[in-house]
Amino acid sequence: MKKILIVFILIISSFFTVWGSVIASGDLTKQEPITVDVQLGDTDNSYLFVPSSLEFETGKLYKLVIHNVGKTKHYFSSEGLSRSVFTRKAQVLGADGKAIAEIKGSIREIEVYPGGTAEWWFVPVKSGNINDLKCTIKGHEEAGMVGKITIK
Ligand SMILES: [Cu+2]
Repeated sequence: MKKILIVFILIISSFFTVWGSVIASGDLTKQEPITVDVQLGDTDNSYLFVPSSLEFETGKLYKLVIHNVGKTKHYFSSEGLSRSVFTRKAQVLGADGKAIAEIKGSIREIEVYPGGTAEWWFVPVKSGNINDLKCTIKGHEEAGMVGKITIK
């Protein structure tokens, strides 16, 4: 009986050891963030995200830094990303690069004025290919301001 119990405990503990290394645990929003930069820009006849393809992994904390380097305001808008992440916060940065506002709760779209920077802190919770990143200002999507997001 004792032997059976020991074998049973060994099986159970090895099961949790294997899964414990696969499944993220603890407060995932308290990790050191991985910084990813994306620029919103425009030329005389085109509008774009640089890079236009972003990649994230589930369970890791990201700080997505969104800079508008263009001459007009732009939106970073993705319903798909919004549905695939847990947002810790969004921050608006002042001219000195320090946060001047912090927004909590789910985010779907961030509008950034020329020269402005915003940060979106999130933990992806769902993997998949997201093809709905765009700027929602009239004409910008048609002029090329679209992007792809992959969550592994
Ligand atoms: Cu735009």
